[in-house]
Amino acid sequence: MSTSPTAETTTTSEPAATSGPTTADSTLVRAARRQPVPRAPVWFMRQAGRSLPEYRAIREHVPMLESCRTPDLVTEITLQPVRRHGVDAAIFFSDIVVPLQAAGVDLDIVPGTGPVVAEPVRTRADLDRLPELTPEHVPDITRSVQQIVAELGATPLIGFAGAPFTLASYLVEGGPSKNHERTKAMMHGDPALWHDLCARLAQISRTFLRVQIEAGASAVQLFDSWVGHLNRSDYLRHVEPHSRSVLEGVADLGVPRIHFGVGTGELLLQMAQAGADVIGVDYRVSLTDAVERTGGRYAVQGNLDPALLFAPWPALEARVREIVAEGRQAPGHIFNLGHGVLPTTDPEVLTRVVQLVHEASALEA
Ligand code: 1CP
Repeated sequence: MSTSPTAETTTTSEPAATSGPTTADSTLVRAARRQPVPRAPVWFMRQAGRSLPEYRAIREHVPMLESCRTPDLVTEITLQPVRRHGVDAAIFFSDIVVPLQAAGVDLDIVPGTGPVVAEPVRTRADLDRLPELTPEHVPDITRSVQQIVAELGATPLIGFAGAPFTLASYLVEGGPSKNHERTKAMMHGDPALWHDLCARLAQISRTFLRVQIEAGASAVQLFDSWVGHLNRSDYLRHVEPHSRSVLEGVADLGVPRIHFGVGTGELLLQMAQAGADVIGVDYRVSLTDAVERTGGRYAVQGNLDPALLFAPWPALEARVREIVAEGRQAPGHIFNLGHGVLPTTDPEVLTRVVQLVHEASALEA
């Protein structure tokens, strides 16, 4: 397993009878901190969701945003994949647009489409109507996180938020977008407005992450899902300072920070340097290349192609073993997919992958 020369071995000072293992001892938190682990931690982006029949049942009559704001539903849905698959972390059930809605933006999550914004943000006057987020807007998020961590015990909960670029894309385009044309038009056509919009979104994401960490989340992931549509120079000039302000804005709380985007092979070093402890890697770049591109200084997370979960088991098994082997060369490795679980995935295959990752990555006796 990972044996970083700088890694320290921690010992519990309290007697085991009174203090059992905590999330700080979990393989997820240890791998993120580049400390040695007995086996690689594994979780899946979108592990809670439509691939699970128990999720489809609970969501049948409840709209997405309502389910995200109802603590008992959030708790149940967050725990479902942990119970079923035996993953090493829960991811908070919510959405990147929840803090925008909580702050007062009129939006909905439309089944089969995704987030749709009633009045897109395209002018200075539109931005002036975009409020800041305060913890008082989201008491339900605090309650949900507190309930979940009480249930999880020593299993860590990962909190998350959308990064400014990806959030801006939904707000400016008004919904999901293939080419992000209006977003890029604002970035290049009115850089002052763009920067002010991203600064406001950074405030919202920072607050949303702080609320989750203060309520008990043991790690956080910043999703910049669509930032791979930018080249490096535009990323550094127009986006990185804002993502940095989110990641550095939670540094004092001391939990590991994971930074992830899709198609970001050309941006991995810059995204890691923006204030991450762990760099998320999609399936287009090998973990070996990701380690090299980030100078061997960051833990890596990834990177099984979600489509391979539909391949015959021997092909899938071979690929999982390759990724585990590449991960051993990294200063820390969290096994995950290269992007979210596809809705038609057979959940039994996911459970089998968890078992295989644990077996293949276990320290030899
Ligand atoms: O009908 C349904 O069940 C709603 C589908 C759904 C779900 C389950 C949406 C709508 N959001 C979610 C939950 C969600 N969203 C989670 C929860 C937990 C988990 O991972 O298990 C998370 C982390 C997100 C984050 C999210 N929302 C991202 C970043 C992650 C990624 O996939 O890149 C993005 C881009 C969104 C926007 C969004 N919300 C929903 C959809 C379908 C989309 C994507 C729309 C698009 O293609 O632009």
